[in-house]
Amino acid sequence: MTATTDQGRLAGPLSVSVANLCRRLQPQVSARTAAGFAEVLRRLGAPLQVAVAGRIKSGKSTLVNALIGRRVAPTDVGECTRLVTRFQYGTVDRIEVVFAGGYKQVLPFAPDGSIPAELGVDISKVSHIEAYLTSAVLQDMTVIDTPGLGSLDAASVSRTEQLLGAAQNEEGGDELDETSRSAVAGAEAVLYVVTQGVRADDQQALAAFTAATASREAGPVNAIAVLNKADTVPPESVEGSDGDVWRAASILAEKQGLLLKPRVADVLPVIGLIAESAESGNFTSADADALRALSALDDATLETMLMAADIFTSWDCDVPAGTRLRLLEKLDLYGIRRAIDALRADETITAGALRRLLLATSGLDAVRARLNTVFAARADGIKAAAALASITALAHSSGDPAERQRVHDAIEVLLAKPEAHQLRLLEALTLVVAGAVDMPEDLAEEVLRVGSNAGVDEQLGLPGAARPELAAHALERAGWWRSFASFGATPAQSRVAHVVHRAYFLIWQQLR
Ligand SMILES: Nc1nc2c(ncn2[C@@H]2O[C@H](COP(=O)(O)OP(=O)(O)O)[C@@H](O)[C@H]2O)c(=O)[nH]1
Ligand SMILES: [Mg+2]
Repeated sequence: MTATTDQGRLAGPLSVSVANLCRRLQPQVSARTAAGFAEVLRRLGAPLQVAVAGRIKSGKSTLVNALIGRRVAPTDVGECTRLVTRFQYGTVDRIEVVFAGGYKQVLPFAPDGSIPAELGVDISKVSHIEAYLTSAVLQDMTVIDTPGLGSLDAASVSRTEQLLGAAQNEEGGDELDETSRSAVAGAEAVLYVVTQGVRADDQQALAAFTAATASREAGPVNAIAVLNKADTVPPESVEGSDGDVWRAASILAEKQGLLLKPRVADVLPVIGLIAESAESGNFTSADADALRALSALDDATLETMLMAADIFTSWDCDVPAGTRLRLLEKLDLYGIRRAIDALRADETITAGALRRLLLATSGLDAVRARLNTVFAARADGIKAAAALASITALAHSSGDPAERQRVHDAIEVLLAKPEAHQLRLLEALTLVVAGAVDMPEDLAEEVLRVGSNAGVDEQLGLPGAARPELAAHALERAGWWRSFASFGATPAQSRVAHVVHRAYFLIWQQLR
């Protein structure tokens, strides 16, 4: 049976042309490769697959819950935090444990609506968990929660590495088992969660993220990063923060952006915990009442209590210690302080308004907006590029030189078409970012700018400039890159230069 992809659900014209290529080639390749193509087709029709990656305890699951708007991913402890979980859209809420052999078992939700922290199955035999949820966010993207690198438990590390494509098979082939392979191929974009201080191996982990059978690296096109736990950044440790926690986190995020560049498009500060509480309905009117009671305390008492978590819960005060602990778990000290500030500024503020204020404090809206511009707007290009990489990898591993050539030729034909230009630009960008093609730094910057911005003015590096100025600049740069392609460039640079020249030319045509 051949899988058909409903073209209406494909992300855009690039995905359509890659899907057509796949269908055309299917009858001309071996059964094994054809089966792989069927899988590529299926994936092309599915929402963008976004892996949430980062060290263990960086707050990945908390952030996933905030994005989905439901506390469904277990956080902190429990065996589930050691597994890969895919959250995808479904018309009925359902959790399935998928075993290494492909066998699936439906699981009941825990009483609080989350995935049970303990599964009651032999975890060493589990491949991953599939969670189908009615959450609207999941209609546009499938979110893949990973256990995280840097955990002490070797099995979780290897599960994550497999997902991120970092695991090298001992025998040298890419003979991952079926489920792992589809998981690897499933991640087309990455949301990278860092906390204070990006470490050298974070850079490495990010570099190791390869979507679609280990041939595409993460780059500014398909990766963004957040600096999570922004509430815990001590402002005194950051120059220029003026004692402000959020400003400190923003400065730090910008610095980390420079460090992680050009692997990610951006590093945004966020407070996942507050976002989760505000978005999941976990912040209740009882919490608002408790905060109201605390806001009535005198300044000196409150300042003392807010100095540290243990003082906050153990200090003698009318609000029960258990209630305070609950607040701490939902908002941490920073969120509690912000809520109290808001209550003191306006004591009539409702629980709903307080929740919205907390959401605004968390920075989640900016992360959502960025996910939209970086991922959703580019889903077509990202998915098509990932699919092409999978097709190439499948042909490569077939072991039949004639088949490999046939697939290669078909891809060349597709890429030569004018409408595939965006794909070639993504390809060129990836080559430059990954260092596969050496470019002087200023030129690499330019390729990055042209290839990874959405607006024409931003692509040209002249935000807000008038049309005639933009057009003139595009034409000038088109000419420059054409002559660079012909004179002075290495063959590899020349191929990139031709693509960049064409990009400028198309921009110029569009502006004329
Ligand atoms: N203060 C604070 N704590 C957070 C934040 N995000 C997550 N946490 C806490 O960090 C711990 C680990 O979070 P979890 O989401 O399980 O991390 P994961 O291992 O990366 O999935 C939990 O106790 C969370 O409550 C945050 O933004 N601020
Ligand atoms: Mg987790």
